[in-house]
Amino acid sequence: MDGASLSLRLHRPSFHHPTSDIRHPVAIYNQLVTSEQVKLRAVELGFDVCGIAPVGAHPELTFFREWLDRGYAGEMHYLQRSADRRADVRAVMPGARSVIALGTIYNVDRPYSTEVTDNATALIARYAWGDDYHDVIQRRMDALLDWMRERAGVEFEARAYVDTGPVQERVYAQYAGLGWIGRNTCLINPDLGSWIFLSEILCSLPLEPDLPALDQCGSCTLCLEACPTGALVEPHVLDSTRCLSYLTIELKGSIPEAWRESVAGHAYGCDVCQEVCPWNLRAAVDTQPASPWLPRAAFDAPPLARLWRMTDDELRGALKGSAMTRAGVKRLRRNIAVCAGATGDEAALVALAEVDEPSCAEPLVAEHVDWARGRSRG
Ligand code: B12
Ligand code: SF4
Ligand code: SF4
Repeated sequence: MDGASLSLRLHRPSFHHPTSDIRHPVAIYNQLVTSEQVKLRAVELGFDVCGIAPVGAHPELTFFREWLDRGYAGEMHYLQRSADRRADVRAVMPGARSVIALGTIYNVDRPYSTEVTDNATALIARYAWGDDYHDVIQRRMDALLDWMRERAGVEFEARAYVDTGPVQERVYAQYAGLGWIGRNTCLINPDLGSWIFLSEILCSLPLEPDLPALDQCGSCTLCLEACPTGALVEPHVLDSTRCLSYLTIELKGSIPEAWRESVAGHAYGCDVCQEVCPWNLRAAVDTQPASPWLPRAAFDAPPLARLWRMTDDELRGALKGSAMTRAGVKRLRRNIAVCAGATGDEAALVALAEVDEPSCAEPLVAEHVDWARGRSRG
């Protein structure tokens, strides 16, 4: 299917408003744990935004299969394996009646990568700087669930996920009113911006749902224009195989040569399509002095050369308990080598030649180092 017909089928105006057909009559909503109370408690536990989505055949859920068929998932085979469950939360939990969607701001007061002007800095995606969000947010959701169970008056079934379950989190967040899915495919909250982790509790309690958020991208196309690799192949459609986030985090093997130059200084993930978004010009910031999202010292705008010169043990120590364990030391070195070659940063290229840690001898790393050094000679 070509891009034009795909967009046509999924054109936003065709989405029906769920209020009339999915909401339950008020009388059957749980009275001991109401939606309002859940939202208040969520905020007390550290969530920044909470809404309730109805379960249902939301039209956006159907796009997932087409996205897979187009090959846009690349080597993320787990997405293929769980496609049936991702089509509807009732395939994950047949008794699900409500989805409690939760948003957590992870933005902290540091410049955007688009504001960094020197080549020598390793650009690391904002979400990965601090503690692993899976752990932090799972604890908060467990606390919310404990509280709900104490009050509910009846036993109920629930499952809590933070990027850990076969759930299309952005779709449910949109239907819970947390924000709209922007053309960059990110969930954007009109007051907070898009630096928000999503998580959700599927639950068998009938809770009064919220209204879905409205699209406010207007005529803007800044994200599509700014993407360094053209990965946003059309509005709302991201081809992972071109996305720097995929290439530097999810891809286990060699980074295809065609994309290495575009990696530039992006040593881990990419934030460009969110940084250029007007809704993030004044995005909300987590200002707590002990915010879990503040960068660890090793990842606070480090020069590429300094990162490369860390020993394997030091790197492992810095990665421990952060979301960056996903790529590990080997893939992080692979990425830094590509950054050195792509940016031509002298200090980083010298470091590539001098450091002799065990991970540098791994074939995957060595191949990228050779490429970088070859480029600098050529
Ligand atoms: C696989 C994955 C990736 C892949 C693919 C991303 C993608 N856009 O598909 C890669 C590795 C590239 C990636 C990158 C990132 N990710 Co990611 N990722 C996921 C994951 C696990 C699944 C997403 C998925 O199902 N993709 C498949 C596509 C089809 O779904 P979708 O992106 O949600 O797209 C929906 C809409 O775009 C809509 N749609 C599609 N076409 C059209 C057309 C029209 C006309 C309309 C109206 C709608 C529409 O329907 C789709 C749903 O079916 C989710 C967690 C989860 N379980 O949901 C996190 C998640 C989406 N990622 C997240 C983050 C933080 C990131 C990064 C910012 C990390 C980084 N800095 O490097 C980047 C952002 C890149 C980007 N622009 O999306 C957050 C996003 C939070 C937010 N505010 O949106 C999530 C929700 C994790 C979390 N729990 O917080 N990610
Ligand atoms: S994360 Fe970067 S590479 Fe991926 S779509 Fe956004 S701008 Fe493009
Ligand atoms: S940059 Fe513009 S088009 Fe892209 S998500 Fe933001 S508002 Fe929407």
